[in-house]
Amino acid sequence: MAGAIALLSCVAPAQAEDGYELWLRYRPLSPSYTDELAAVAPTLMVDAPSSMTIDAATGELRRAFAVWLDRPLPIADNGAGLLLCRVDRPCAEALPEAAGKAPALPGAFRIDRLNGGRVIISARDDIGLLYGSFALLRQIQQQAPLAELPQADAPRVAIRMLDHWDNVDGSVERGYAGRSIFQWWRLPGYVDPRLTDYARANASIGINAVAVNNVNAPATFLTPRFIAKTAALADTLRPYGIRVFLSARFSAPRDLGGLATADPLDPDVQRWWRAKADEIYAAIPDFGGFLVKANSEGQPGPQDYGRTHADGANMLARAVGQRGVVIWRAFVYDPDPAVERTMQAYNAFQPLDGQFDANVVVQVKNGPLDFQPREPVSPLFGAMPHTQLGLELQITKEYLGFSTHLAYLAPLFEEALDTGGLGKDGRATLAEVVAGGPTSLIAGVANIGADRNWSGSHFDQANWYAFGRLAWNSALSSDAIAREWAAQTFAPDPPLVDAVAAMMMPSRQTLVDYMTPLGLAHLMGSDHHYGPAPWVDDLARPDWNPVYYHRADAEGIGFDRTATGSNALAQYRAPLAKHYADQRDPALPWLLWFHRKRWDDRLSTGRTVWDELVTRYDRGVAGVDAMAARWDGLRGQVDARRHGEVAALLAVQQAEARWWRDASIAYFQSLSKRPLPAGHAAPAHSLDWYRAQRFPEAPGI
Ligand code: GCW
Repeated sequence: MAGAIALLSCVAPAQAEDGYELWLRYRPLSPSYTDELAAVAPTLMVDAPSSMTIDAATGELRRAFAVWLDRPLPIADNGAGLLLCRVDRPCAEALPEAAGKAPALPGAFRIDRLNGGRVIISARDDIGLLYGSFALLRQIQQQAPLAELPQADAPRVAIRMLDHWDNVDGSVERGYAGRSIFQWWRLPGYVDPRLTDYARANASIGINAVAVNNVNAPATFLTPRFIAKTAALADTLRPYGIRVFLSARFSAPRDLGGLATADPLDPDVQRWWRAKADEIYAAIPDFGGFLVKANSEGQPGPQDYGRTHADGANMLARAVGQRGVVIWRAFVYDPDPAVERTMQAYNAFQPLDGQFDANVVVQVKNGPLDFQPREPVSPLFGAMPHTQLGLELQITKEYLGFSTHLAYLAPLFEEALDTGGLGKDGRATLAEVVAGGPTSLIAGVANIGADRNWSGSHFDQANWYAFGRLAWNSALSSDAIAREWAAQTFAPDPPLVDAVAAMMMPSRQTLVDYMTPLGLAHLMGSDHHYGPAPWVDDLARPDWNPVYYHRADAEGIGFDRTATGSNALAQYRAPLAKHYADQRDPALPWLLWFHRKRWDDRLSTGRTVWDELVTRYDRGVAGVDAMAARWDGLRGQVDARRHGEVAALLAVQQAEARWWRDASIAYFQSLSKRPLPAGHAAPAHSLDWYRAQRFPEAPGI
């Protein structure tokens, strides 16, 4: 019987996988690679004072090697095996000269292979040893030749942060992956073991900070009960080098403290916040600080009292003191919609440059509007040289098809990070503007929920992964990240990795093509942002309506943001303004963001604006079909469960890409009155049909 079972397990199809393990799967490797590995790592030796972080590192190494070697990896006091070495310990004598010398942000590490093959991971701090361990495991999971292991790596940005928009009741604003993983009600008594896996995943990609609650925050999160809950989370995340932040409601002194005001210049208010910060630090000694959305979309803030954003931020920063930072969001728009929407954050913040305390970071969304499939970068990155600016990206796909569309976001992140013409002399890239100091920050709005696969779809895990990797090192390429993710998530099989990367790399452009081609933006359904609704024109504020953004009429389409229009272009430094003002490739993707064009104007592609628009919608639909066909070709190479789940979502995306294309063309054609270019099919339904669709149950709010 035992023999029969053994035989069966040899021929059984690959184990059903549900995606829970993310990219930390540690599956058996090829026999020859395993032999090599067994030779370099017969044992694990640690020369570092004991700590929870060292335990996390050794635990992770032993977990993986136990699978690879098919036996436990013994911890040895000496010997020739794998070595974790803190550079202030005797082990450092064996290291190359350079080790531990270069000044760097915490977390830097080296992996060296000494003569005789011994692998040493060294770092100046425990978290560096943990990151080095994960880097080694990443290489091995990809079956990278052992000769390629040596590397030295260090983060470029100090605070690499996930912002969870999780609510007290367990719902997640703009969340498409189930309920909050934090399970507020059961904390602090019960901490879901899943949170340790969450911490492992974050540490494996260098994420070291987490804001655990929505920026639309009730003051509840600052009550003693919730401080105790947050402290339990912090205890769980701490071994993995992750600091916890809270989103703070600016009116908390009134809401909780019984004060008559939350005026940041009021001494009682200042005292209240100092006492609140002390109370939090007593419970969470390494508390990261506060994240604040103030005077934005109905949230309270210093302007309620005639004070500035700097007054508000500095007051909180002084309450926190040297112990942490205040991250103050620049996502604001004026209560008076007379000023063009994309210019408002700049107008509100640029004049405050130089007025923020040293422990304030002003967190700016990548674009001047709101996480659209494609935006130019925010002009603030070129306009506040005396302020520590942080970058906010959105990992959850609020405007990019939720978790039902496959869109790999690394190219979007990379496009923003690599944009030049910024900084004080107009010569820095966005990545350079945000990198460097002890409060440098890149934050991403998390796409994580209680779904078994964490992100709602297997491919959305790649967006969490890529965010972490790029926040650590913005010089990594999207393609390289896609490949290392695919090898770890599916299998280190080069043709499979090629095929998966070939699906991922064009996927964001494909989505731009079928949703918001040529620089269009904000055409999604009201509130939930699901599906196309370019016709909406009846919302209370003009700048909430899609028609405000595309401005299409019988004559043409697009928003004139040049000097003849709103002149938002003037908020950019000259080289970048010049780039965005161009109307040819490579600036064509922003054409209708900055320019108003007549339907028959001819573009550098040789087509008219109308024909180009239709061509791009169809290119988007074809791109999704190509992605689905490629995935279909991987049947049998990817475990059946994950293959089937991805295939099902791709079928949804195929249908919804057509819907986007058809509804958009039906609407714009009702204005342009132009025939479709030859070879392009008419929409499946009438414009009225598309306009009549309603989705009151759409998720995310
Ligand atoms: O993108 C918009 C979202 C809101 C969000 C807001 C913000 C948290 O639609 O849900 O609120 O941005 O970033 O503050």
